[in-house]
Amino acid sequence: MTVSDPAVEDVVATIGRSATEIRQGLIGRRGTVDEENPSGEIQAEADVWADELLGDRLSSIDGVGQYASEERSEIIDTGDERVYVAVDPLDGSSNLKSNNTMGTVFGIYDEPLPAPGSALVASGWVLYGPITTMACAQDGSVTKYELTGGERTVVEEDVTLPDDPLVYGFGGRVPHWHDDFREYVRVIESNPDHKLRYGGAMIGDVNQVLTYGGIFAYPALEDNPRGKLRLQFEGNPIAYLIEAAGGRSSDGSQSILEVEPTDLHDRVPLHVGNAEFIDQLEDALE
Ligand code: FBP
Repeated sequence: MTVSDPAVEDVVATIGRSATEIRQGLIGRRGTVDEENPSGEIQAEADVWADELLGDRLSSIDGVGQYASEERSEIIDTGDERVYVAVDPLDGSSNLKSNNTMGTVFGIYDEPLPAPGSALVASGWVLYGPITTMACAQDGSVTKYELTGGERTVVEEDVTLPDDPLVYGFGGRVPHWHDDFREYVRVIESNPDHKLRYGGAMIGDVNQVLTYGGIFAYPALEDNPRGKLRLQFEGNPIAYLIEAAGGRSSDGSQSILEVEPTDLHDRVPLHVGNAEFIDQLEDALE
């Protein structure tokens, strides 16, 4: 299967067309359901609803062999064998309560799941901000779109991270950070050229890194050695896009895309941004 497989574009186009409906569907679905996702997190009504909508639509596309989601333990297997789709239907759904930004993250792999990020052929995200936008990486380059009423309009091609990094955002509770990570953060924070941007939804924070340059991390924690974010649904797609935009990713010692999965819902310590920041981070965590 080559990256020019029409199934890749069909998946991206379907997610783009669904974005306005998902955004509208958040209204009235801000509560929680009495269920947990496979990562043991209480699900929002909107998590379940967006997952069902995307699961139905994406698994029906010709060429899509699997649909997997952060919100469901089982993979939808269609018997097709061309592309394999992993989705975080609503990243940052804890932001629903406070009406802050959220997103939909997707990764399109050419191997059955769970798969390493090196098997990605496309990835991206939809950002539900003041306006709805998409960033998508394919063939080594990143394109930004605006999404309105089911239409997808290119607003920028060959997107790359700015050379001069500006923003930083680090997740997890500070007392739970490892000492070497905490020391690294102090160095970043002490530079007056940098400023804090942390909004509680990875997609909003990573989109700021893509726009302004900088670093986002949700690191390994003393009480959670693999951090919080999921490799298949968050780490790989984000790493693939940021690396396509000229940045770097790391689990602390290697590109996220080289991490071999053992389970569909594996977590991974996630650090993405300008290459020099990630190089410095890996030196600090050695
Ligand atoms: P999900 O909503 O998909 O579970 O995303 C997890 C997430 O909300 C990320 O978007 C965000 O970076 C992180 O958790 C925030 O975690 P915390 O609430 O610990 O700061």
